[in-house]
Amino acid sequence: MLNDLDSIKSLAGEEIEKADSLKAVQDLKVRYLGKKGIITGKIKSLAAIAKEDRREYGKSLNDVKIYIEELLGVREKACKAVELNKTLQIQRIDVTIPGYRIPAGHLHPTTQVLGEIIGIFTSLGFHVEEGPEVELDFYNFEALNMPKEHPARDMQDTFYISDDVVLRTHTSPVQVRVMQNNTPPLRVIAPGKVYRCDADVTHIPMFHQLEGFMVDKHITMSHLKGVLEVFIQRVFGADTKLRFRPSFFPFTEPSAEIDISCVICRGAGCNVCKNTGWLEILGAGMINPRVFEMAGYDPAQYTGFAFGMGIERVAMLKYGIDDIRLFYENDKRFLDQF
Ligand code: 2NL
Repeated sequence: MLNDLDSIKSLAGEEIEKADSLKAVQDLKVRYLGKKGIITGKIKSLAAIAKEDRREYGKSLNDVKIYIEELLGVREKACKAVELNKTLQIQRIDVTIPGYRIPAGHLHPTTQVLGEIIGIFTSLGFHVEEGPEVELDFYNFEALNMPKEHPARDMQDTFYISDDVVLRTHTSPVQVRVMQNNTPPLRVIAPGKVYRCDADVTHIPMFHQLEGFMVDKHITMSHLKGVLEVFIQRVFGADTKLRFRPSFFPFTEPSAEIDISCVICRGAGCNVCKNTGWLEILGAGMINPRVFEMAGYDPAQYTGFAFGMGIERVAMLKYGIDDIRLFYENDKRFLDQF
C-alpha cells in the first residue's frame, strides 16, 4: 500500500524536475492535484481502506501531497523567472532614446505682428481700445467728415447691413467713441478687423487695421513725425528712413502718406519697391476740425494727429510676402515659417 505512494512520489519528483515551462508545470499540477488527479484519487479512496491502516496511510498520502505541492511551487517560480528573462530580452526598452517631440503651434503671423505693434505703442503711453465691427453709419462715416454723398461710401467698398448700419471699413469709429466718452489728453490705438468689398493679391474682404491718435492742447505734426519714426524704426530697424508725401483723407487736414525706405533692397531698387527705393506703409494727418466738432470737442482748444495702417501690409513688408491671401489659406508650409 505504502509502496504505491513511494513510486508516485519519485515519479512526480522526476516529472516535475523535467518540467521546463510554466505550461508543463501547470499540466503536472492538474495531473497530480487536479479534480481527477492522482493524489486527489487517492484521497477519495481513503474510505475504502481498512480502518486500522487508514491513519498511517492518510498521513503518508498527505506528506506526498505537500511534497508535490512544494516541488511544483519551486518549479513554477523557476520557470516564471526564465520566462520573464526571455520577455525582457525580446522586449528590451532603451530608456535613453529621446522621446517624440509633440509639435507646438504658434501665433498666426498677423497676430504676432499686431502684438509687436501694440507693444511699441503701449510703451509710448498709448492705450488699446476696441469697438463694434458692425457699426452705425454715423461713427463709420458721418462723424469722420464723410457725409452721405461722399465717394468713400461707394457701394463697391462698403458692406451695408441696412441704410444706417455697416461693417466698419476702418477702426476710426472706435476713436470717435473714445472722444465722445473722454476728455483730452488722449493717446489711444484701435486695432481690429475691418471689412471692405474688395479682393485681389493685395486686397481681401476682411483684414486687420490699427489706427491711433493723440489729442491734447498744442499737438503738432512734429509729434506725429516723432511717434511714427520710433514706431517704424522699432519694427523695421533703426536705419529705416521715413518720407512724408502730401495726401488727402476727409478726416485729417493736412494729410500725408508715409513711405519707408525699402526694407528688402535698402533703397537700391528691387521689384518689391518697383525700383523706387520706397514702400508705402501708412496714412496719417492732423485731425480735421470738423471731426472734433462732430465728437463734441472745441477745435479751437484741441489739436491732434491720427494715423492708420493695415496689419497684413506691415507683415507683408516685414517678411517680403507678395500675396495677402497667404494669410488666410492656413497652408502650414506658409505658417510654419513664422
Ligand atoms: C490708412 C490711413 C488713416 C486716420 C486713419 C483718423 C481717425 C480719427 C480722426 C482722424 Cl478718429 N483720423 N484716422 C487718419 C489718417 C489716416 O488711415 O491708410 N489706413 C489704412
